[in-house]
Amino acid sequence: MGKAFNGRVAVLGLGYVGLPTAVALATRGVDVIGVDVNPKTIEAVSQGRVPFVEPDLAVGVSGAVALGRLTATTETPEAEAYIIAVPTPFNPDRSADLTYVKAAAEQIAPRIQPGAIVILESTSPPGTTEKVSRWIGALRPDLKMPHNHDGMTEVHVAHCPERVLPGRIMIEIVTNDRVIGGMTSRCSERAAELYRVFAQGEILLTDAATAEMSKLIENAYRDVNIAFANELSMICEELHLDVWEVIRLANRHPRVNILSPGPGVGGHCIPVDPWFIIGAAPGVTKLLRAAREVNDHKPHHVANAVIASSERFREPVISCLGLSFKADVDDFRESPAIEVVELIASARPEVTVLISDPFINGSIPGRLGEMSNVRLEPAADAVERADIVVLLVEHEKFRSLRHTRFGGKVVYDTRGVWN
Ligand code: SAJ
Repeated sequence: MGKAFNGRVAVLGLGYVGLPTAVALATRGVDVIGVDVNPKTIEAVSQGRVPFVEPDLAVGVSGAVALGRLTATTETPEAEAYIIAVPTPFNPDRSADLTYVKAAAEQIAPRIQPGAIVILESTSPPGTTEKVSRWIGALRPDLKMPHNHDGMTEVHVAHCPERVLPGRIMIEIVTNDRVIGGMTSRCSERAAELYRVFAQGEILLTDAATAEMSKLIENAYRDVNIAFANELSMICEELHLDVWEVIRLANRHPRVNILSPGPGVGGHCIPVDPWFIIGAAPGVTKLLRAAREVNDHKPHHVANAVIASSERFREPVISCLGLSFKADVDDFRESPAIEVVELIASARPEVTVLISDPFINGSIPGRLGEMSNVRLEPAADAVERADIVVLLVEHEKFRSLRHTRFGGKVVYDTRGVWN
């Protein structure tokens, strides 16, 4: 057991990673200041509310705020440790957009004092942790930064990639092993002090570039494996075989564990992160690129199949169940389900497309709200009225519909839960 962390922590970015991390620290007695550019997020957190749905997070935030351990502001404060947990999306050419990371580093720079720790949690392409050090150093030539001082640096910069699974964040944030890659071994050690406050999993120390790569390959590994399952689903469709049965049987082999096909791969991690590796080594990443192509193609494949079968009906009603990027989360960003509905509704503007998702709270997400042939309905009504039922997300609420009598309706279960 190393030294314990002592001091205030500023968490930049109060999203799916930053807010749970802030709560994990604050509920263990650390004073945490959450920083976000969105005033609505600051208002919600300051009142002890959570701006999105994640099991057990709401109770953590309200408790930490009530105890006075967690506050929220738009201004980056002076702190002993900074955690950067901002988005790293990609540009239209799929190169990493590091605007938010750079902005965070530049907000930290004027406030940071010698002895402080800076941790990059955002999933980032190789070399980003060093860039953070350089961006801070450029604005603070008075500080000894680790990118140009090997020995006794004054600021400790490390990458500690987040690995939590939406839907299980509050559990995994505590139980997962953590990889910490410092710019120097002293940086790793200082960063580890902070994670020892709440992490029950093992803390594994390495260098920054190795930590960056290990995080990226975790998601690329999953992408390739889902692509394998998605390709199998298309092969089995062509050969008139039940892919779920084929996979179930193959998985009885002791060394085979095939994942589940679906309508595509969504979220802001798995479809993005492989591109950071491809961008860094374009000549030798054929497999990663192919996996991305298979997974990106899958929503088109599903939509085309639905459109083709709708041609059998004179005035078909198509009901699509589930819109979020995966089951039992209220996150609609980068959702293959939404893409499928958009493709169907725009290919057949004269056809009514009913959509249903228990996690929609208010307006219909994405472009769907502007499509005149798309309407939100409760699931039971949508199924009742449908000629074609398409299950896109296996929300718990939809699983029980397997007992529904679908008599006469065409059913596309892209998740294999009604079989
Ligand atoms: N999916 C399938 N079939 C499967 C598994 C997933 O089609 O068998 C689809 C989902 O429906 C969803 C997408 O893949 O559209 C991604 O879902 P996910 O549950 O695999 O992953 P995320 O994006 O919620 O979280 C991932 C996790 N990474 C890994 O499991 C390697 C999480 O641990 C990371 O912290 C997170 O990315 C991140 O932030 O990087």
